Amino acid sequence: MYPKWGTFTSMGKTLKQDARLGYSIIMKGWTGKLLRVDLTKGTTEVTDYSEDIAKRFIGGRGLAIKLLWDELPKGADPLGPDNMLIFATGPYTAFTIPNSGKMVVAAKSPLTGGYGDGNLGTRAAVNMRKCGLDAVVITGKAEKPVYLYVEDDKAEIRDASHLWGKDSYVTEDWILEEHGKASGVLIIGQSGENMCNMATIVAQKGRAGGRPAMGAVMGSKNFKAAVFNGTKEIPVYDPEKLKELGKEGFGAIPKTDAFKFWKRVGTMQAADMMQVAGALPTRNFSEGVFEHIDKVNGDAVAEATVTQRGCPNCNMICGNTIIDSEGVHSELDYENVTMLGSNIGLGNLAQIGTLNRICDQLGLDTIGAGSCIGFAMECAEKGLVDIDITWGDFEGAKKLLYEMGDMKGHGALFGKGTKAAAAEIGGEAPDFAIHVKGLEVSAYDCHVCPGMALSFGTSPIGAHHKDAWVISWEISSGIREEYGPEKADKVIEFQRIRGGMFETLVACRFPWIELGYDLAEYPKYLEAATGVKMTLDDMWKMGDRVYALMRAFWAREYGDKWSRKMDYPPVRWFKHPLTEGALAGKHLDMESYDKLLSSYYDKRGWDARGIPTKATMVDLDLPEEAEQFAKHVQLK
Ligand code: PTT
Ligand code: SF4
Repeated sequence: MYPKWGTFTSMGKTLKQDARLGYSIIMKGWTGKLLRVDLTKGTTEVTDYSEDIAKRFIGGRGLAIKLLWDELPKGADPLGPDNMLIFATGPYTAFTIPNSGKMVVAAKSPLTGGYGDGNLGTRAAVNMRKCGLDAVVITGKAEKPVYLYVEDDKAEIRDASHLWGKDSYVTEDWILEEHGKASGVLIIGQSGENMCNMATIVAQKGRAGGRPAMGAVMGSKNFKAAVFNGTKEIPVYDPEKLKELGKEGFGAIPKTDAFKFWKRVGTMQAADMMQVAGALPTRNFSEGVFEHIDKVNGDAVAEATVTQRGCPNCNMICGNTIIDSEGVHSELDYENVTMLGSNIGLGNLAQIGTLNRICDQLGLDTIGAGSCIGFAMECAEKGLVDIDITWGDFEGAKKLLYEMGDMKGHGALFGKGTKAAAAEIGGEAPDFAIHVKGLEVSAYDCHVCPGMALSFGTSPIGAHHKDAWVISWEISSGIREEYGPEKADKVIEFQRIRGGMFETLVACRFPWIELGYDLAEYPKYLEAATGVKMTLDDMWKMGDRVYALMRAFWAREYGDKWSRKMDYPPVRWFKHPLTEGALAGKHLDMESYDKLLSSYYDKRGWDARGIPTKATMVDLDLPEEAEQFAKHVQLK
């Protein structure tokens, strides 16, 4: 029990606040503290978590999956009060270390029914840690709209009725006015409030995270925003070393060969790369080349850029911001431009900027929303749904975005996501719904990329590129069209680095993947911050542990409905060959993909269903978790 330091009243309810006992666990780097917020009871409480959990799962998604595994009742309704919404940082978040201003948002996903998370850069990550917290866990459901205000040792649940119905920009403006410009925020727009399955969590008018409908989970709890203001010192194992490493890191980044190019085009460099490779999603992933590429590529964005924005603790900021067709700033990345551009047949950058900015305001994930619009356009073309929208139709797309935000009109159908919408529409619609496990595929067409298709297939949250972006390696490998086991090796290698190490340390991966920054620096940061020494091999094993538990979570939640088919990429890539460009006539082969998937399972120590075996879990230091798992699923 923690001594209470006071009570106060909000919305007619007496809410409790908690005192911190200082850092009671003998840990450095990690504070060892979780803030638990129960919105039904209106209480906040700070609890410890164990050193064992910190060392086995590090932070970010590792901590999130461990908490969900231990505490979420099996079969919990993702939009019900039991679901746990988790904001989790890493053991050196907020320290002066390059690209350490990010956080993971996680919960059971209403879009996929499995584990869901996202990673976004926000001052909330830095300030949360400076409040002495590694993570915040929100359960329950408030009677009326609320927001969470945390300032150092104080945590308050406050009335947000006046913010409900407001977009994320208006909400952020009000919060910064009320709580100061340095406040860190996590906000939902109207789409989260209306529990749209495309709803994400937004910060700083251009950072967004939590594609598997993490915004809808927040909305289901009547939870509009979280605000953090922190000034506390975080205990460090070796402050001098950490300072030295930070200085070296920040100094090295601008000296890398790719820095200038990165600063000019950022993630948009992928547009030309994908066009040349015939892998640029075009018209709902029916083609891999776009006739208007010159208007929507890296050069086009660089020329239109008026300013750059980015995450805290970063000296390679990459958010290229343009003035959109309605005269407002809009921050563009490759995924946004492609999914709201070529994927819907739109070649006007300023209009794409408008659609992107509307997504940020409504809190809609641009990838999911772009995929739903492309899907709707194809449904209209095929006469499957009576909706007035055509390829490249800016006004039609804009209208559909607002409808998805409100979950009204056609938005009520398409805002559920392509998988659910296709099931309702029926006929051939499921054949061109572009998702894996319900999560829409990000902007890489895989008609001729079996390795990247495997990456999407086995991503732990559904089709996202963040865990294993092997496409660049694959198209330049000389074995692009092959299905050999080296593709499974590469996917696992990247999943360990990106999905394992970066998502648990919660550091931006761009210094490494874009500038060639040495991976070996990251365990050094961990050691200076925490005193815990890990080799890169230890990191990979930790990543495999987190992967096994995320997989076990999916299998536990799905029960009898789980099968290896959950790891199959979209039907379209097998059934509908490309018709344009050098790759016309090509498509994936089902039998070969299935063999590649088996090879992936073997290498991971998972059975033919794609479920970790008991021996694998024990080997990964998950013996208790294996026992618990065996109560729900028959383990091999
Ligand atoms: C991420 C996904 C991406 S990935 C993009 S653009 W990308 C889209 N961005 C959106 C946006 O913006 N607004 C919006 N309303 N929806 C959006 N949906 C899409 O969301 C982002 C950068 C980028 S830009 C990428 S790749 C890297 N992602 C990282 C990651 O996942 N992990 C990690 N350790 N480091 C990363 N660094 C890079 O961060 P999701 P951000 Mg995002 C306007 O969260 O759910 O994973 O979806 O966080 O702060 O915006 O930075 O070409
Ligand atoms: Fe954020 Fe870009 Fe910097 Fe990564 S490189 S921390 S995404 S601004």
